[in-house]
Amino acid sequence: ARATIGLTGLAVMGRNLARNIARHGHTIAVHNRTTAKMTALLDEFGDEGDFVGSESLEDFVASIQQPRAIVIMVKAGEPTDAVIDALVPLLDEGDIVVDGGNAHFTDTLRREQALKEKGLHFVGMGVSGGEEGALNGPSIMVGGSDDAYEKLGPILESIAAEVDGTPCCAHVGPDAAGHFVKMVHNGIEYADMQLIAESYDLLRSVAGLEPAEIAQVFREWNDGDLESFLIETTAVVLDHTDAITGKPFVDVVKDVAEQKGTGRWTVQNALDLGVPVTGIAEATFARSLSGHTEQRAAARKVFDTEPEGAPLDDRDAFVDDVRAALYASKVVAYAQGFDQIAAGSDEHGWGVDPGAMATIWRGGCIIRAQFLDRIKEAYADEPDLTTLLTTPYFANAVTEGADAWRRVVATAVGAGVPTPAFSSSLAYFDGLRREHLPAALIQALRDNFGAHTYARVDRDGTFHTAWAGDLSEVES
Ligand code: NBP
Repeated sequence: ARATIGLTGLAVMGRNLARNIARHGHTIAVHNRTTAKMTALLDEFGDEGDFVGSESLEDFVASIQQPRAIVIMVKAGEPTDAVIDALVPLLDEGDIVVDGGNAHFTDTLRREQALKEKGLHFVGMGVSGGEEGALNGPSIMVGGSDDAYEKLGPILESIAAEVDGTPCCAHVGPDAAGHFVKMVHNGIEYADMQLIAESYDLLRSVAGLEPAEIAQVFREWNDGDLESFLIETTAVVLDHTDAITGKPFVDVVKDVAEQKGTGRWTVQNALDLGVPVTGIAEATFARSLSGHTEQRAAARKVFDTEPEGAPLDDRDAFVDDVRAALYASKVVAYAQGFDQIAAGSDEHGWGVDPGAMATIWRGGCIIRAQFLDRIKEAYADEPDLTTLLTTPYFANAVTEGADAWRRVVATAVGAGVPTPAFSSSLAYFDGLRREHLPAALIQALRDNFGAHTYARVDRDGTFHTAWAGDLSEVES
C-alpha cells in the first residue's frame, strides 16, 4: 500500500479534487464505479502527480496506507449509502471515511453514528467552489472527530484556497457540523444571487439601463464594499452576447431558476430551529415562483396592466440607492445565516466558531467576498455576539443605507417590480429595531380563542383573561 489517501467517485468534482490532491504531492488512490472514468483520469492527467488507479474496490482499498483515509465523491443520497455499504466490509478499525458530497446533515449524523459503532471514523466534508474550486483550491468545511482531522487536516489544508496565507479549510466541529455549515453557506448563496438579480431587474426595468450598461455598474460596485466573486461574475454574464441571436445572453436564457435542494434544506432547518432567515427563504421561494410557468402565464393574461411608477428624476442617484440597498440587504442575509449556524451549533452541541466560517469562505467558494473580512473581525472582537447587525461596522452600513433602501423598495413597489429579498430584509431590520411589535395583539388573540395565556409588560407571570365570561384576569 503506498497511497496516503484514496478517492472514489471521479465525476467532475471527484476528478478535479483528486488532481488537486495529486498536484500537491500526495500519492492518491483513485476509483470509480465505471472504470472508464478512472482510466481517463490517468490517461489525461496521470503525469500531474502520483496516482494509483484500481478497477475494483478491493484493490483500491488495499492500495491505501493504514489507517486509511478514503474520500467518497458520488451523488448525494442513496449512491453515497451504496458506496459506504460496499466499502465498510473492506475497512479496518480506525480507518476514516470522508463524504465530500452535498449530503443532508441528518444523513451525515446517521452515517457517523453507524460507522462509529464499527470502529470507523466518518467525516462529513462540505466542499464549496464547484469544479473550478475543486481543482484549484476549494473552501472546505470538515465535520468529524479530532483524530480524523489530525490525519486529514494537513492534506486538506494543502489543497484548499488560501487568503492572506490562511487556508480556507477548517475543522468545523464533530460529525455533521461541516455539512450543516455547507448547507447554510449554500442558502446564503441563494440569498446573495437573488439580491443581485433584484438589483439587475431594478436597474433594467426601472432605471432603463441595458445589460451591458448594467455590467459596467456591477464592475464599478466591485471596486467597493460589494467586491465579491458573484458581483464580478454578474458583470461578465451581463456583458456576454449570444452568438446565435446577437442578443444579450441574459435575454435568451429562460427565466426559470432551478434548485438542487440545499436552499430548501436551509429554510426547512431554519423553520425547525425557529431562526428567521427571511432572505434565504424569499430567495428559495422566488426560484419556485419562477418555475410556475403555467400560473405565471395565467396571471399575465388576467393582470396585464403594469402599474405606472413615478418617473425617476435622477437615474444616477437611483443606481447608487440600489447599491446601498443591495449592501444593506446582503448584510441582513449573512447575519441571518450566521444566526442559523449559531442555533444549529447550539442544538447539536457542535461548538462551531462562526468567525472561522467567515475566514474560510473568503476564498475558494462562490460567496467569497471582501466583506467576510469584516464578519471575521466582528466575531474576533466579540465571539458571542447577539447579531452581526449591531456590530459597529455593520450597524453603520445598515444605518447609512437605510434611507436608500426604503426609497428603492418604495420605488419597486410603485413600479410593480418584485423585490422579495430586498423587501423582506428591510422588514426584518425594521422588525428587529422596532420598540413595539404587533406580536402583543397576536398573543391577546391567541389567549382569546385558545386560552394560550400571555405575559404582561408590568408584572411577572403568565395570565389568562376570561374572554367568554366576566373579562376578569387570572394568573395561571
Ligand atoms: P454527481 O453528483 O453527478 O455523481 C456522479 C458520480 O457518482 C459518478 O462517479 C458515479 O459513478 C457515482 N455514482 C452514482 Br451516480 N451512483 C453510484 C453508486 N450506486 N455506486 C457508486 N458510484 C455511484 O457528481 P459531481 O457533480 O462530481 O458531484 C459529486 C458530489 O459533490 C455530489 O454529492 C455533489 O452534490 C457534490 N458537489 C458538487 C458540486 C458541483 O459543482 N458539481 C459542488 C460541490 C459539491 P459512475 O461514473 O459509475 O456513474
